[in-house]
Amino acid sequence: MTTTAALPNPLIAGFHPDPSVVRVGDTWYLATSTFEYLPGIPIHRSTDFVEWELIGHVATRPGQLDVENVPTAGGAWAPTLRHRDGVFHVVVTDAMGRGMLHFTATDPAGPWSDGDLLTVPDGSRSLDGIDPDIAWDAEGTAYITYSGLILGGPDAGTHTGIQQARVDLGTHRALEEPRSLWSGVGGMFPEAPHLYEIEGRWYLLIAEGGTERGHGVSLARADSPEGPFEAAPNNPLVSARSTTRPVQNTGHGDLVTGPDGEWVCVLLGVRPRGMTRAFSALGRETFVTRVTWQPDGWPTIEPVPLNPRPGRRVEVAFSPETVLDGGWIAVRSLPTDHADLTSRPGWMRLDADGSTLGDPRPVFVGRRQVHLGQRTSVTLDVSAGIGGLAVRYDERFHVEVEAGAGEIVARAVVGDLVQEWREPLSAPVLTLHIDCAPGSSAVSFAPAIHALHLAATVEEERIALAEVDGRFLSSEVTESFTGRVIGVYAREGMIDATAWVAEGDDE
Ligand code: 6LW
Repeated sequence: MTTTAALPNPLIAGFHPDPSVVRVGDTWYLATSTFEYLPGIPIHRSTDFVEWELIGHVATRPGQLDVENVPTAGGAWAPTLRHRDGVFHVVVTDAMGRGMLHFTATDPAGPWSDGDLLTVPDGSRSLDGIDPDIAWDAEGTAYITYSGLILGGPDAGTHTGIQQARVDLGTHRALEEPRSLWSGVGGMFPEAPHLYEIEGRWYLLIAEGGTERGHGVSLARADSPEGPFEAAPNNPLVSARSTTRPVQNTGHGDLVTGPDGEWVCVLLGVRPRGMTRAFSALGRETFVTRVTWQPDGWPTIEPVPLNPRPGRRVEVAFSPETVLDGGWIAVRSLPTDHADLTSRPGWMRLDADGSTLGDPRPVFVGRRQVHLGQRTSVTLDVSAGIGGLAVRYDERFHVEVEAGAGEIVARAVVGDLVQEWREPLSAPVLTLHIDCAPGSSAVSFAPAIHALHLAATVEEERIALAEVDGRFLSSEVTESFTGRVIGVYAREGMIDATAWVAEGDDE
C-alpha cells in the first residue's frame, strides 16, 4: 500500500464519524455512525484502501433502529463491524432508541438482520453503554466490550468506564455482570473500545478526552481478553490536542492491516477553519493514519495527515432508474418515505405534510456536504407549493433558499434567531443555489471563508439573495455529532425537483 501520507485524507469525507473497519481477504469494509438519519450505518467497501464505494446500509427498514422518535443526536452511535466464519457482525447503540444492538449479514451490502437487543443476564433490559465492540476468543466465546454510559432515567449521563461481559449470541444475554476494564490514562469519557488478539496478546484500544479538541487514542495490552491490562508507555498514541494540526479531534480509532500488510488506524477527525481554526463545517469525518509496531511490542501511531481528494461533481437527474442512491438520507425517516420519482419523469416530487425544517421529521431529502468549498444547486417547480434547498445541521440550525407563493425567501435559522431576505418570484420554475465558501488553508481573520452565499436563478438571471456566516453551521456551534446535510424540502403543497448539482473542492 502507498504510505498513509499518500492515502487520501479524509478517507471518507462528510459526516462519517466513529469509523470501524474489518478486513476480509483483500477487501476492506468500513461502517460509520448516522444518528437520527436513515438509512442508517453505511457500509463502504475498498480493495485498495484508497477508493471506497458505498455498498449499502445496515438499517434500511423500519424497526431496525428506533430513530423515528429519538432526540437530535440520538440514534445510531458508533458501530463496530467485524467478520467471523462467513458472517458479518455489527454491534451498535441506538442511543435513546432501542439500546445496544447486534446485527448480522452474510452480504455486507445487505440485507442485514432486524437487530437483536444485547441485554443484561436476565434479559430485562439493554446493556447500559455505548460504542460496543465484539470479539471472540479461541474457544469462540463472544466478548462485548463497551463504554458504560447510562442513557436514560435519573442517572442518565453517568459514565462508568470501559466495561465488558461475555455474551451468548444465541440469547443475546450477557453471561455475567459486566466487569470494568482499563479505562485509559485519565482522559475524560473513555469510550470506543476495540479488542484485538495480535500474536497471542490481547490489545485494548480506546478513545479518551472527549470527541472535541482533547480527543485521543490510547492502548493497553493483556494476556487475556478480560485483562488485567497494562497501559502502553506512550499514551495517547495519537491526538491532535494542543497542536495546530489541520486535522483536529482525532480519536475513536480502529486498527487493521492494509494491502501491504502494514497496520493502519482509521479514526475520526475534523477539518476546522477560521482564525483559531475553530469551526468545522462538515462535522466529524473518517481519516486514516499509519501504525508502526516497535521492538518493545507496542505500536506508535503517526499524527493524521491531511490529503484531500481532488474536487468532484455530483449530478442527479431524478428518475426511477436512479432510485435514490445510498448517498441520499432523510431525518428520522427514509428518503423513499418522501421522494416520489414516478409521478413526473425526471423530477423528484416532494409532498409537504405540514412539517417544516424546524420539525423532527421534515419532508427533506439530502446529501452530506463533502467539500469545504461546495456549490450546490437544484431546479424546482414550485407552481403547486412551497419548498427549497437547505443546509441542515438540525432542527434549530439550518439555512435555506425557499420559493413559492410568488416569492423567494433566503432564511437563516440559528437557534431562536431567524433572519429572512425576500424577493418577488416572477416564474414558478427556478434554480436555487447555496455556495459554501472554500475553506482556506491559510489562517484567515475573515469569516468569508465560512460564508454561505444564497442565490436564485430565475429566467436566466442570477439573483444574489444573502450571505450568511457559516460558522453558525459548524459542529462546534451546534454541539452536533452529525454534520452539514444539503437537501431539498417541501413545506407546503408539493414541489418538483430536478437537475441536482453539487461540486466543490477542499482548497
Ligand atoms: C460515540 C462516542 C463519542 O458513541 O460520541 O465522543 C458518540 N465520542 O464514541 C457519538 O459519536
